Amino acid sequence: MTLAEAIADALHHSHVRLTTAVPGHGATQTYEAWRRGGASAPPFSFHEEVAVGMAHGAAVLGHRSAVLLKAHGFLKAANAIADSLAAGTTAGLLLVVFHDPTGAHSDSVLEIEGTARDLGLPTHRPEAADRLSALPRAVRRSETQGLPHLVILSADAVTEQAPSGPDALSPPTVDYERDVARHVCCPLFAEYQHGVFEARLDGRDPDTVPRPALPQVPDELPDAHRAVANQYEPLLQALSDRPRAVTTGDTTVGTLFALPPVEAVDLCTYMGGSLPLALGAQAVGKEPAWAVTGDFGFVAAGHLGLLEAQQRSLPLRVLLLDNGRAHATGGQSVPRDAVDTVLAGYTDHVVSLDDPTEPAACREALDEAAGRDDLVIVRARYRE
Ligand SMILES: Cc1ncc(C[n+]2csc(CCOP(=O)(O)OP(=O)(O)O)c2C)c(N)n1
Repeated sequence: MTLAEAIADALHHSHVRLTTAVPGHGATQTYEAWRRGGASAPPFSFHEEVAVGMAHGAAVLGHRSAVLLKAHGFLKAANAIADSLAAGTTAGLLLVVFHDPTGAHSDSVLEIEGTARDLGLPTHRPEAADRLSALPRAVRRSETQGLPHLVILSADAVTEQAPSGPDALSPPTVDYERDVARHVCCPLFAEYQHGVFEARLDGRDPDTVPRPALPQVPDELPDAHRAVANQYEPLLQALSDRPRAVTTGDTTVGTLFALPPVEAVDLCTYMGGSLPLALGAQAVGKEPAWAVTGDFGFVAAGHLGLLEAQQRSLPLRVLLLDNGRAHATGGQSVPRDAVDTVLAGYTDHVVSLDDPTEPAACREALDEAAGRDDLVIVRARYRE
């Protein structure tokens, strides 16, 4: 067998449930081998930020996951990777970068080991003889440490002959527990999450890091956010009242409804990350999954997840808080045209919520969305 096939085998034998990949020398051959070894043939992703966000979503929820990518893609996904370090993982999360030292298959020669190490990402660069055993070792270590691990392999080596994969790893025994101070990346928890990250890196018990207080939403939010949060409350309360496997948030004031007493949101990482996180959950069977995003974050990057939902036929439920502003950063304008343009490819999937401050209207729109079996975007219109 080829090394690509042996890596795919090693992932399967390590109980990796979700593997995502963007085409690139090394990643392509390995993902194709992974797909041949599985029951379904999931597509390649278009963007590494989505590929990493999905794998992280599945891993936080307790399912081992892996991402196959090239060095340039690692940089594209750097925000998602940094926030996977901040939020940590429950089950093993493995990034495999296929390095192309001469640039023969790349736009440029790029070395990312230093960048990865500077991020604090635990990094392995095994010798040829140790390439296969390094993978399950990194998965196991990722799981015990609660952090993603990176393995850098030579892209050219994937076509070499290799022995069959190493011994099987036992299945994960870890369980996801909702913990918003750990899993919701936002200014309120950034310092705490960094303390947890440092503890995990140093081998200290992260439970000894003093926990921050959880303010009540919306009453105890800072003045700058309270007025916006008051507007969002009926909709987020209606969402919280629904059964869910998981709800992911974005860099929106709406994500603060992760806090008590509403507790509508469970996970949040980078800007645009709510859709990929929820898709990762769905890819490992966690339904229903909702993604809550502001309009700026959605136009900036979140909409990349719509393509992924379409090509995987996943019935993602998106709650788009369309207020015409980037409130979290001071209220910069988000033109209606920008949102319309992004949604133009998905008009059959949009449910319009014209009165999102009315609880009954919110419940009705969410009922309609929950009743569909395909991608649906509830567009909550807060604009004047
Ligand atoms: C990559 C990146 N660029 C910029 C930011 C800064 N940022 C944080 S929130 C935000 C805007 C969010 O606006 P929106 O999604 O409309 O949500 P709202 O605050 O209006 O609820 C921006 C630009 C960021 N977090 N990440």
